[in-house]
Amino acid sequence: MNNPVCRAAAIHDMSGFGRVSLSVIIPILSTMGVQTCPLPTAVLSTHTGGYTDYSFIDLTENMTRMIEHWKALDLKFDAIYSGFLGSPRQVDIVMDFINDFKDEDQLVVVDPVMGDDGKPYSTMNREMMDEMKKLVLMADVITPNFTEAAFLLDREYRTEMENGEIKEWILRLADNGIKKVILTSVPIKGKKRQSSVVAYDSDDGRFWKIDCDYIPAYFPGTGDIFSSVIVGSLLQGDSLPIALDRAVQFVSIGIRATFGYNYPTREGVMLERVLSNLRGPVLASSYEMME
Ligand code: PXL
Repeated sequence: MNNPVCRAAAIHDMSGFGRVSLSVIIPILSTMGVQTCPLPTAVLSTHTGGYTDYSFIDLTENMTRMIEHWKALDLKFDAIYSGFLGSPRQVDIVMDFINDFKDEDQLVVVDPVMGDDGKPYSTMNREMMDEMKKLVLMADVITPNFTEAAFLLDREYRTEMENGEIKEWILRLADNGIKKVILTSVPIKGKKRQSSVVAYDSDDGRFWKIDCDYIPAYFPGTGDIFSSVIVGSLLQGDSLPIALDRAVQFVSIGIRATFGYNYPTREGVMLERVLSNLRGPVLASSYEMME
Protein backbone atom coordinates (compact mmCIF):
# COMPACT_ATOMS: atom_id res chain seq x y z
CA MET A 1 0.00 0.00 0.00
CA ASN A 2 1.43 3.41 -0.80
CA ASN A 3 -1.09 6.07 0.14
CA PRO A 4 1.14 9.08 1.04
CA VAL A 5 -1.11 9.68 4.05
CA CYS A 6 -2.42 6.50 5.71
CA ARG A 7 -6.08 6.01 4.89
CA ALA A 8 -8.64 4.23 7.05
CA ALA A 9 -12.22 3.23 6.28
CA ALA A 10 -14.16 3.80 9.51
CA ILE A 11 -17.43 1.86 9.71
CA HIS A 12 -19.35 3.21 12.70
CA ASP A 13 -22.47 5.19 13.53
CA MET A 14 -22.65 8.97 13.79
CA SER A 15 -24.24 10.05 17.07
CA GLY A 16 -24.89 13.78 16.86
CA PHE A 17 -24.61 14.52 20.57
CA GLY A 18 -22.54 12.78 23.25
CA ARG A 19 -19.01 12.12 22.17
CA VAL A 20 -18.92 8.56 20.81
CA SER A 21 -18.24 6.74 17.55
CA LEU A 22 -17.44 8.87 14.45
CA SER A 23 -17.64 12.10 16.48
CA VAL A 24 -14.48 11.00 18.33
CA ILE A 25 -12.92 8.63 15.82
CA ILE A 26 -12.53 11.19 13.01
CA PRO A 27 -10.79 13.89 15.09
CA ILE A 28 -8.52 11.35 16.80
CA LEU A 29 -7.36 9.67 13.62
CA SER A 30 -6.99 13.00 11.80
CA THR A 31 -4.84 14.34 14.64
CA MET A 32 -2.71 11.20 14.37
CA GLY A 33 -2.19 11.88 10.66
CA VAL A 34 -4.65 9.34 9.27
CA GLN A 35 -7.13 10.19 6.53
CA THR A 36 -10.41 8.85 7.87
CA CYS A 37 -13.16 7.87 5.44
CA PRO A 38 -16.44 7.38 7.31
CA LEU A 39 -18.87 4.72 6.15
CA PRO A 40 -21.75 5.57 8.51
CA THR A 41 -23.94 2.70 9.70
CA ALA A 42 -26.64 4.87 11.27
CA VAL A 43 -27.31 8.44 12.31
CA LEU A 44 -28.60 8.98 15.84
CA SER A 45 -29.50 12.15 17.67
CA THR A 46 -27.44 10.92 20.66
CA HIS A 47 -25.76 7.69 21.64
CA THR A 48 -27.94 5.11 23.36
CA GLY A 49 -26.28 5.03 26.79
CA GLY A 50 -27.78 7.54 29.19
CA TYR A 51 -30.29 8.99 26.74
CA THR A 52 -33.78 7.77 25.89
CA ASP A 53 -36.04 8.74 22.96
CA TYR A 54 -33.05 9.16 20.65
CA SER A 55 -33.76 9.27 16.91
CA PHE A 56 -32.18 6.49 14.85
CA ILE A 57 -31.91 6.33 11.07
CA ASP A 58 -30.60 3.06 9.75
CA LEU A 59 -28.20 3.57 6.82
CA THR A 60 -27.86 -0.03 5.65
CA GLU A 61 -29.05 0.67 2.10
CA ASN A 62 -26.89 3.77 1.86
CA MET A 63 -23.86 1.71 2.98
CA THR A 64 -24.19 -0.58 -0.01
CA ARG A 65 -24.48 2.40 -2.37
CA MET A 66 -21.41 4.06 -0.86
CA ILE A 67 -19.45 0.82 -1.12
CA GLU A 68 -20.37 0.43 -4.80
CA HIS A 69 -19.09 3.93 -5.47
CA TRP A 70 -15.87 3.31 -3.51
CA LYS A 71 -15.34 0.12 -5.53
CA ALA A 72 -15.84 2.03 -8.79
CA LEU A 73 -13.24 4.54 -7.60
CA ASP A 74 -10.91 1.62 -6.79
CA LEU A 75 -10.11 3.07 -3.37
CA LYS A 76 -7.34 1.45 -1.34
CA PHE A 77 -7.33 1.48 2.45
CA ASP A 78 -4.37 0.99 4.78
CA ALA A 79 -6.84 0.13 7.51
CA ILE A 80 -10.42 -0.98 7.88
CA TYR A 81 -11.85 -0.23 11.29
CA SER A 82 -15.38 -1.18 12.34
CA GLY A 83 -17.34 -0.55 15.53
CA PHE A 84 -21.01 -0.05 16.39
CA LEU A 85 -23.24 -1.87 13.90
CA GLY A 86 -27.01 -1.61 13.84
CA SER A 87 -28.22 -4.93 12.39
CA PRO A 88 -27.06 -8.44 11.42
CA ARG A 89 -27.28 -7.38 7.76
CA GLN A 90 -24.77 -4.61 8.47
CA VAL A 91 -22.37 -7.15 9.91
CA ASP A 92 -22.63 -9.10 6.63
CA ILE A 93 -21.96 -5.91 4.69
CA VAL A 94 -18.81 -5.27 6.75
CA MET A 95 -17.61 -8.84 6.14
CA ASP A 96 -18.10 -8.36 2.38
CA PHE A 97 -16.34 -5.00 2.62
CA ILE A 98 -13.30 -6.61 4.25
CA ASN A 99 -13.21 -9.26 1.52
CA ASP A 100 -13.68 -6.76 -1.31
CA PHE A 101 -11.13 -4.20 -0.06
CA LYS A 102 -8.58 -6.69 1.23
CA ASP A 103 -5.00 -5.53 0.52
CA GLU A 104 -1.39 -6.31 1.36
CA ASP A 105 -0.05 -4.96 4.68
CA GLN A 106 -3.52 -3.79 5.60
CA LEU A 107 -4.72 -3.53 9.17
CA VAL A 108 -8.24 -4.80 9.92
CA VAL A 109 -9.45 -3.74 13.35
CA VAL A 110 -12.82 -4.83 14.70
CA ASP A 111 -14.16 -3.31 17.88
CA PRO A 112 -17.09 -5.62 18.60
CA VAL A 113 -19.24 -2.92 20.24
CA MET A 114 -22.01 -4.77 22.09
CA GLY A 115 -22.16 -3.63 25.70
CA ASP A 116 -20.35 -2.64 28.86
CA ASP A 117 -20.38 -3.29 32.59
CA GLY A 118 -21.82 -6.78 32.12
CA LYS A 119 -24.83 -5.54 30.15
CA PRO A 120 -25.64 -5.38 26.42
CA TYR A 121 -26.46 -2.01 24.80
CA SER A 122 -30.17 -1.52 24.14
CA THR A 123 -29.82 -2.20 20.39
CA MET A 124 -28.11 -5.58 20.94
CA ASN A 125 -29.69 -9.01 20.75
CA ARG A 126 -28.60 -12.63 20.47
CA GLU A 127 -28.58 -12.65 16.66
CA MET A 128 -26.29 -9.60 16.56
CA MET A 129 -23.93 -11.22 19.04
CA ASP A 130 -23.75 -14.34 16.90
CA GLU A 131 -22.96 -12.22 13.84
CA MET A 132 -20.24 -10.34 15.75
CA LYS A 133 -18.62 -13.68 16.58
CA LYS A 134 -18.19 -14.26 12.83
CA LEU A 135 -16.96 -10.74 12.09
CA VAL A 136 -14.16 -10.80 14.67
CA LEU A 137 -12.66 -13.82 12.91
CA MET A 138 -11.85 -11.58 9.92
CA ALA A 139 -9.83 -9.11 11.99
CA ASP A 140 -6.10 -8.74 12.59
CA VAL A 141 -6.80 -6.85 15.81
CA ILE A 142 -9.86 -6.93 18.06
CA THR A 143 -10.53 -4.59 20.98
CA PRO A 144 -13.42 -5.98 23.04
CA ASN A 145 -14.04 -4.79 26.57
CA PHE A 146 -14.42 -7.51 29.17
CA THR A 147 -18.24 -7.56 28.79
CA GLU A 148 -17.95 -8.02 25.02
CA ALA A 149 -15.36 -10.76 25.51
CA ALA A 150 -17.84 -12.61 27.72
CA PHE A 151 -20.50 -12.27 24.98
CA LEU A 152 -18.07 -13.45 22.28
CA LEU A 153 -17.10 -16.49 24.34
CA ASP A 154 -20.60 -17.20 25.72
CA ARG A 155 -19.26 -16.94 29.23
CA GLU A 156 -20.56 -15.38 32.44
CA TYR A 157 -19.47 -11.82 33.10
CA ARG A 158 -17.10 -11.82 36.09
CA THR A 159 -16.06 -9.16 38.56
CA GLU A 160 -12.66 -10.71 39.42
CA MET A 161 -10.15 -12.48 37.22
CA GLU A 162 -6.83 -14.19 37.95
CA ASN A 163 -3.96 -13.75 35.45
CA GLY A 164 -4.21 -17.38 34.29
CA GLU A 165 -7.92 -17.01 33.59
CA ILE A 166 -7.41 -13.78 31.67
CA LYS A 167 -4.80 -15.49 29.48
CA GLU A 168 -7.11 -18.41 28.87
CA TRP A 169 -9.95 -16.09 27.75
CA ILE A 170 -7.61 -14.18 25.45
CA LEU A 171 -6.10 -17.30 23.89
CA ARG A 172 -9.59 -18.60 23.27
CA LEU A 173 -10.47 -15.29 21.57
CA ALA A 174 -7.29 -15.42 19.48
CA ASP A 175 -8.15 -18.90 18.17
CA ASN A 176 -8.83 -19.02 14.46
CA GLY A 177 -6.17 -16.56 13.46
CA ILE A 178 -6.78 -13.19 15.14
CA LYS A 179 -3.26 -11.76 15.46
CA LYS A 180 -3.70 -9.29 18.30
CA VAL A 181 -6.35 -9.37 21.00
CA ILE A 182 -6.67 -6.29 23.19
CA LEU A 183 -9.00 -6.73 26.13
CA THR A 184 -10.07 -3.63 28.09
CA SER A 185 -11.82 -3.15 31.47
CA VAL A 186 -10.47 -6.45 32.77
CA PRO A 187 -11.38 -6.81 36.47
CA ILE A 188 -8.35 -7.65 38.63
CA LYS A 189 -8.54 -10.10 41.51
CA GLY A 190 -8.14 -8.35 44.85
CA LYS A 191 -8.36 -4.82 43.39
CA LYS A 192 -12.06 -4.15 43.35
CA ARG A 193 -11.96 -0.64 41.94
CA GLN A 194 -9.20 -1.10 39.38
CA SER A 195 -9.18 -2.57 35.92
CA SER A 196 -6.49 -3.50 33.41
CA VAL A 197 -5.91 -3.60 29.71
CA VAL A 198 -4.37 -6.91 28.66
CA ALA A 199 -3.16 -7.68 25.15
CA TYR A 200 -1.78 -10.69 23.36
CA ASP A 201 0.35 -10.81 20.24
CA SER A 202 0.17 -14.18 18.51
CA ASP A 203 3.27 -13.34 16.42
CA ASP A 204 5.53 -13.73 19.45
CA GLY A 205 3.17 -15.24 22.05
CA ARG A 206 3.70 -12.36 24.49
CA PHE A 207 1.08 -10.85 26.82
CA TRP A 208 1.15 -7.18 27.83
CA LYS A 209 -0.68 -5.52 30.68
CA ILE A 210 -1.37 -2.01 31.90
CA ASP A 211 -3.23 -1.29 35.13
CA CYS A 212 -5.55 1.69 34.75
CA ASP A 213 -6.30 4.57 37.11
CA TYR A 214 -9.58 4.33 38.92
CA ILE A 215 -11.91 7.29 38.50
CA PRO A 216 -15.41 6.93 39.96
CA ALA A 217 -17.36 7.90 36.85
CA TYR A 218 -18.41 6.20 33.64
CA PHE A 219 -17.94 8.14 30.40
CA PRO A 220 -19.48 6.74 27.20
CA GLY A 221 -17.25 6.73 24.13
CA THR A 222 -14.05 5.82 25.95
CA GLY A 223 -13.99 2.46 24.14
CA ASP A 224 -14.13 4.26 20.77
CA ILE A 225 -11.43 6.69 21.89
CA PHE A 226 -9.24 3.81 23.06
CA SER A 227 -9.63 1.78 19.86
CA SER A 228 -9.08 4.70 17.52
CA VAL A 229 -5.82 5.60 19.27
CA ILE A 230 -4.78 1.95 18.86
CA VAL A 231 -5.55 2.15 15.11
CA GLY A 232 -3.61 5.42 14.70
CA SER A 233 -0.70 4.14 16.73
CA LEU A 234 -0.34 0.80 14.92
CA LEU A 235 -0.62 2.62 11.58
CA GLN A 236 2.26 4.87 12.54
CA GLY A 237 4.37 1.79 13.27
CA ASP A 238 4.28 1.68 17.07
CA SER A 239 4.75 -1.67 18.81
CA LEU A 240 1.71 -3.24 20.47
CA PRO A 241 2.71 -2.27 24.05
CA ILE A 242 3.44 1.32 23.01
CA ALA A 243 0.06 1.48 21.24
CA LEU A 244 -1.52 0.30 24.50
CA ASP A 245 0.38 2.94 26.45
CA ARG A 246 -0.77 5.69 24.09
CA ALA A 247 -4.39 4.58 24.21
CA VAL A 248 -4.54 4.09 28.00
CA GLN A 249 -2.80 7.41 28.67
CA PHE A 250 -4.99 9.32 26.26
CA VAL A 251 -8.23 7.94 27.72
CA SER A 252 -6.96 8.70 31.21
CA ILE A 253 -5.98 12.29 30.30
CA GLY A 254 -9.40 12.78 28.68
CA ILE A 255 -11.27 11.50 31.72
CA ARG A 256 -9.16 13.58 34.11
CA ALA A 257 -9.65 16.71 32.01
CA THR A 258 -13.42 16.21 32.23
CA PHE A 259 -13.93 14.81 35.71
CA GLY A 260 -12.75 17.99 37.43
CA TYR A 261 -15.75 19.85 36.05
CA ASN A 262 -19.27 19.25 37.25
CA TYR A 263 -20.18 18.04 33.80
CA PRO A 264 -22.79 15.45 32.68
CA THR A 265 -20.81 12.26 32.14
CA ARG A 266 -23.18 11.13 29.38
CA GLU A 267 -21.77 13.88 27.14
CA GLY A 268 -18.47 12.00 27.08
CA VAL A 269 -14.94 13.22 27.67
CA MET A 270 -13.84 16.71 26.63
CA LEU A 271 -11.82 15.55 23.69
CA GLU A 272 -11.35 19.10 22.41
CA ARG A 273 -9.20 19.92 25.45
CA VAL A 274 -6.81 17.00 25.11
CA LEU A 275 -6.56 16.14 21.42
CA SER A 276 -3.18 17.82 21.03
CA ASN A 277 -1.64 15.24 23.44
CA LEU A 278 -1.85 12.71 20.61
CA ARG A 279 0.90 14.54 18.77
CA GLY A 280 3.53 14.02 21.46
CA PRO A 281 5.77 11.04 22.17
CA VAL A 282 4.90 8.49 24.87
CA LEU A 283 6.69 10.01 27.85
CA ALA A 284 6.13 7.66 30.77
CA SER A 285 5.53 4.16 29.59
CA SER A 286 3.75 1.87 32.04
CA TYR A 287 3.28 -1.43 30.24
CA GLU A 288 4.43 -4.67 31.82
CA MET A 289 4.92 -8.09 30.36
CA MET A 290 2.44 -10.51 31.88
CA GLU A 291 4.14 -13.75 32.85
O1 PXL B 1 -19.34 4.02 22.17
C1 PXL B 1 -20.12 2.99 21.82
C2 PXL B 1 -21.40 3.42 21.16
C3 PXL B 1 -21.40 3.70 19.81
N1 PXL B 1 -22.52 4.06 19.18
C4 PXL B 1 -23.69 4.14 19.83
C5 PXL B 1 -23.75 3.89 21.19
C6 PXL B 1 -22.58 3.51 21.87
C7 PXL B 1 -22.62 3.27 23.30
O2 PXL B 1 -23.55 3.56 23.99
O3 PXL B 1 -24.91 3.99 21.81
C8 PXL B 1 -24.91 4.55 19.09
